[in-house]
Amino acid sequence: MKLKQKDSQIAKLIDLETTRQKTTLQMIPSENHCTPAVREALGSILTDKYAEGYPGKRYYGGNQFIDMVENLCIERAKKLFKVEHVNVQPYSGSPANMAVYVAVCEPGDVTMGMALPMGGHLTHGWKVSATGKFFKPVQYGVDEKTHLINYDDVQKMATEHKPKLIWVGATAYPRIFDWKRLGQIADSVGAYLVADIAHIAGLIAGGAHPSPVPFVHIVTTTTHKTLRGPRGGMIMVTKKGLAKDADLAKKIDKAVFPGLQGGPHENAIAAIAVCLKEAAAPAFKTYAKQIVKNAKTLAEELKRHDFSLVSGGTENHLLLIDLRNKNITGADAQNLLESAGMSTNKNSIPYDPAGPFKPSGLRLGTPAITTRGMKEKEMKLIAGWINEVISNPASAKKVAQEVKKLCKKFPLPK
Ligand code: DSN
Repeated sequence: MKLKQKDSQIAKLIDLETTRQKTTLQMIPSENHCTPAVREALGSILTDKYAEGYPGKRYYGGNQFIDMVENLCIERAKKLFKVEHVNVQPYSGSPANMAVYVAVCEPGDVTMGMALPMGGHLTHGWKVSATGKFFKPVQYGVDEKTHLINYDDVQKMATEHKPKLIWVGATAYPRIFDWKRLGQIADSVGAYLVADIAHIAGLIAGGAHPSPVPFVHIVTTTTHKTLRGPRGGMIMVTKKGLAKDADLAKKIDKAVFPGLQGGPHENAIAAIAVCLKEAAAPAFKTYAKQIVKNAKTLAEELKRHDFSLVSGGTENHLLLIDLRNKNITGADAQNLLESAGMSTNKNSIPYDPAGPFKPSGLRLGTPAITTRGMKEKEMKLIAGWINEVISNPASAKKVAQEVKKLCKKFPLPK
């Protein structure tokens, strides 16, 4: 029986969300529109199967086809990211990162990561996260003037605290990482180095951001951001990782199952396999490069309208606007733009004087609007609308109509 007949309330809500996504611009940089092929795999009968364990070593029978699905997913990820070992079972990014701690740290070990208000992630040791409670994190940030990571400071901190594990990766850092330098820093203190590429996995797969793989021991990622798959996570072990610790792959697998998780979501794993196939196609390279071109155009246009950007611009898929010269908070800007059909999110800026509840920043990005086929011309329009709405809130309704017209010309992926 179809959902509409079985549960009209949920069917209606899904319809409403579909219309919202179709008729407005999704510019939260961690969001994207996956293809119907990915959704078909995600909504498949694979959701009904228990498969605790790994291919060939399951705790349940009947896994002959599930094993093939999971192996295919692993092989595609290994080939795309050029790594030695991949675990595709983490339910998402935070569980993937937690598994890394379980694999290589003991409770109370010193770890190092970028602080959340500086652009890092909760699981890189922020105090309210379990990773900040069970381990002893020291946190680096960005330079107060340039908003760039100061690698000399990172080296100093590593030398002083000798962390067991160093995290690199961010949710609000618009710049390219110097993986080589970071690799040298980690090696100088004998730390495991993890690149959390959740935000930039699609850019790396498409050649639009340098790959950390030659310089780090472990790579974690989500699969639903720039990579454009279903919600999920992966942990990869590199050649350098196995050279440092021959048991690293085994430790990671044991940490995911049975350390932290039970049955893997094989429907999600099948959908990840589909997205990895899509990401290996030549068209994905064009897509990844266009994400960055669009972000750069949006940045330049916003600057022309006197918006101030953290770090002065972008080299990836996201922009962080410092709204202080516009006399509006991040929360109010987010709500105002939403009423004009543009979905963005409030965010702290580095050294934010306003605190985390009413931050001074607004984070936006181009992965989803690029998926719809929008290019530089549309970025100019969007920057103009952002400026119009922030300078004159009364224009929001009119702009929402223009946004709707633009969205009609750029449908969601078929
Ligand atoms: N921090 C979320 C984001 O970037 O939106 C992902 O965990």
